Amino acid sequence: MKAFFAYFTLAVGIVLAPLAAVATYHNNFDSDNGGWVADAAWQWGSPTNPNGPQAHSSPNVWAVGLTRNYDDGVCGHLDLSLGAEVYSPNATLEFWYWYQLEQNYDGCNVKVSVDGGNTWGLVVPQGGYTGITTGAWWCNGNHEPVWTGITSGMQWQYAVIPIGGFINQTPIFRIEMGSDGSLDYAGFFLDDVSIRGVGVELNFEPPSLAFDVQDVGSDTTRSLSLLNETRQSIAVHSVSHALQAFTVDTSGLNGAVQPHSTYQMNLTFAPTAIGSYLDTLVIVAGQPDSVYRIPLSGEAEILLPPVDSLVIKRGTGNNMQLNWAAITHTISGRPFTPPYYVIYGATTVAGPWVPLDASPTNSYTHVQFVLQPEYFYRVTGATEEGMRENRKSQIGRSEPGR
Ligand SMILES: [Ca+2]
Ligand SMILES: [Ca+2]
Repeated sequence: MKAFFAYFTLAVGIVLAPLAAVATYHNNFDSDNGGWVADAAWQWGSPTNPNGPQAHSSPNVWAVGLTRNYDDGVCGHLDLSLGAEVYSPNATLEFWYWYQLEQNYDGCNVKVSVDGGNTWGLVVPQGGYTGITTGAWWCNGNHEPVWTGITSGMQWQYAVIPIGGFINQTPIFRIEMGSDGSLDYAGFFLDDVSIRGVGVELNFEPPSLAFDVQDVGSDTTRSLSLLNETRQSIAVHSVSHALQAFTVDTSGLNGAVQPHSTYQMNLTFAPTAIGSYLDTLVIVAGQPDSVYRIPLSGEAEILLPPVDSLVIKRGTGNNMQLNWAAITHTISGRPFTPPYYVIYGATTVAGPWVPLDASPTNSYTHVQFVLQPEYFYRVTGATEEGMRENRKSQIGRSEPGR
């Protein structure tokens, strides 16, 4: 009989949550009107028009036709000025909309002004509008592309309007709804507006950080880039997280990320115990404040010394009795003993190794063992019963007693 040796290791899978895209502007109109400025045709509130829809997000929307069908001869303007520049060529204005408008005679479209509201230019959603006013477009006499008729399936639809062409300019957004002199319907309803790529906002690369150390007591450092693609300085008000296993170095940041620049922040993972660590780096930055959440995950493995002094004896009946010395390992000055050992068996040293059982003590009885010319056992430390296959075992050799 010979002893055999095994190393112990732990690996834990990590599931990363993706970082949600941060919209510079997002408003569901439920607690406030989102800062939009309207004339009398547009109203903010809970829709009660029996011909109209429920809110996309309850309770409130902006609408022409909030409580009853719209008026004839309307030219309604709903404007939003963020006072912020477009910084991204991929900037978009996005929103949910629902409409029921007289086909070709009443319509609604979106315009942008970059000269403070003196002149307005049409912007077009991906997929285009649904028609062109055949009568005189009520608001300015032009024939313009508009949403007209009835929204597809009478369902809320999502508009994505590229506005990257206004880069480095400060747009005012306008949603313009017009009707001619006769025939009116439910109207145009707007909810859940997002504007991306406008204003000042940080982006992060990578959007999450995963760390891995091969032995407790060692550490590893990775860097996180804070990207400011705008022409304005972005103030960083606070950087925080919860777990002591992670540390953040913000030296050189000096409270802001400069225009068109990148700041590299170093994060270190130095765990004091095996296991998986999940944390969130919370960064409050910008004006107005935005809260950014960067998922952090760490995986701490440990390499234990070998199991040794494995003794295999024939017990009563056909039982085989295994005993071995308990593993004790020092982690950051403290002893660590695995709570379980996993016992594997194989008929050849090359395997396949079959997990026989787990034992909370440093002994095991293999019951009803059928005598074979040769049989191999392997014992590894584990943190829980039924642990996954040991990746770093040294495979020794043993023979059954007789
Ligand atoms: Ca809403
Ligand atoms: Ca009409």
